[in-house]
Parts: sequence; C-alpha cells; structure tokens
Amino acid sequence: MGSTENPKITLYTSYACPWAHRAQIALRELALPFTTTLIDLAVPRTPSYLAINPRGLVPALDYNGTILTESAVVAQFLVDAHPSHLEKASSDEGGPLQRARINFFVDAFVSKVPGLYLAALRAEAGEDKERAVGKVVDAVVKELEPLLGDAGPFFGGADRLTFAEVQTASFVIRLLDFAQYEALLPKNFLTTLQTKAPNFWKWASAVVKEDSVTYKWDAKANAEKAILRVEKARKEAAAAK
Ligand SMILES: N[C@@H](CCC(=O)N[C@@H](CS)C(=O)NCC(=O)O)C(=O)O
Repeated sequence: MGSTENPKITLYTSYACPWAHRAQIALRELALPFTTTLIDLAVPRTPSYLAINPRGLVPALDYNGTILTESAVVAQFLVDAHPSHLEKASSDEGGPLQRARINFFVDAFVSKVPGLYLAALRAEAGEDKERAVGKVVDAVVKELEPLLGDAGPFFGGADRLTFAEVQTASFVIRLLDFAQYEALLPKNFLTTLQTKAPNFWKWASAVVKEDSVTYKWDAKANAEKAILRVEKARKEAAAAK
C-alpha cells in the first residue's frame, strides 16, 4: 500500500460516470495530487484495463501500486487514509455517531434517488414523465428533506463538504443541471423541488457550487450523452416488446 504521505495515485475514470465522479470529488476535496486515465466506456474494455478492474467498471484507483475498485469503497478508503474535515475517524469523539448519520443519509440517497431519477430520464414526455418526476420529488421530500434540516449549508451543519456530499454530489449536479434539458427533465422539476423540499434545495444549490464537484464537469457534454443513452434505452425497450 505504501505511504499515505505523498501517495502516487492514478484514477481510472470517465467524466460521464457519477460513481467515478465520487472518487474524483474525494481526491479533490482531500487536495491529493493524482493522474487521470480516461476509460472509453463506448467500446469494450481493453485487456489491460480488465487486468486493473476485472469487472470492467470505472472508477478504479491505483494507490501506490495497490488497486481499489467500487466507488464507495474507494471514497471511504481515501477519507480514512487521509484524516480531514470530511469525516471523523471512528475512534474520534463523536466519530461513530457522525459516521452513522452520514452513512444513513448516503444509504437513503443512493437507495432511493438514482433509480427513480433514471426512470424519470427515460420516461416518455407527457403524463409518464410527470408521474416519474413526481416520484423523484416525493422520494426527496420523504427520505432526504428531514435529514437536511440542520444543513449549514452542508450535511450536519458543516460549512465545508463532508463525506455525505462526497458520496452524493455527483448525482446532485446531474439532477440539477440535466433539468435544463427538456429532453431529459421537465422545466418545472427544479421549481417543484425548491417549493416542496426547501432544505434539500438549499443544500443542493450549495453542493453544486463547490470546486471539487465542478472540477472537469461539463454539463452540456454530459447532458448530450445522457440524451443519447435515453434514446438508446427507449429503442431497446420498444424492440423487446
Ligand atoms: N458499483 C459501481 C458502479 C460503477 C459503474 O456502474 N460504472 C459504469 C459507468 S457509470 C461503468 O463503468 N460501466 C461500464 C460498462 O457497463 O461497460 C461503483 O460504485 O463503482
């Protein structure tokens, strides 16, 4: 594993991937220098990448020659190996409870939001889209809004990002920025969120302004890719009928 002082780090990533984006946010927030290797997900993975991650997925992290995969594992490793403002250690005073609260928030977010959000992106314009988007808003209101009452503006009253944002910000920036593209989400999505989930709105608006979150983020390029993926998924669903 080598030293955690000046580690040599390579991140294998694709800027279109929200899971890979998590690892990048952790690295930037911890101010760790790293090299980026972009993996083209539009073509089969090369044997050399499959030797790094046999699952063929991004992200993968090379940390002093040791490979780690799975975004949540990568992010947790980085945060544990490099104590910072992001999260207390479990041996710190208040650490176990802070970690439990962050884990609960991340679990609520990841188990509820991305799946419904993907369904909303894929839904046909009109009633189907409205219904699917309504489900995203309902999940945010029910699952996340109560956990963000004390956000200040970040999780648990923090004034800098925490591990809760490291694990969720990549989805938040897509949620907010893709709403500018009517082929993906209806225009009223953001105003509905703002009205029905004011705590979430305030928190999300702060999250998407952070440098570690916006680093290498190209909303237009990613929205255009998402539109193509949605069209492809619809065609495949129609062909399977
Ligand atoms: N559970 C994985 C998910 C990673 C994942 O799904 N990555 C996608 C891109 S967003 C990928 O590499 N897909 C390649 C493929 O399916 O061929 C993680 O959290 O790291």
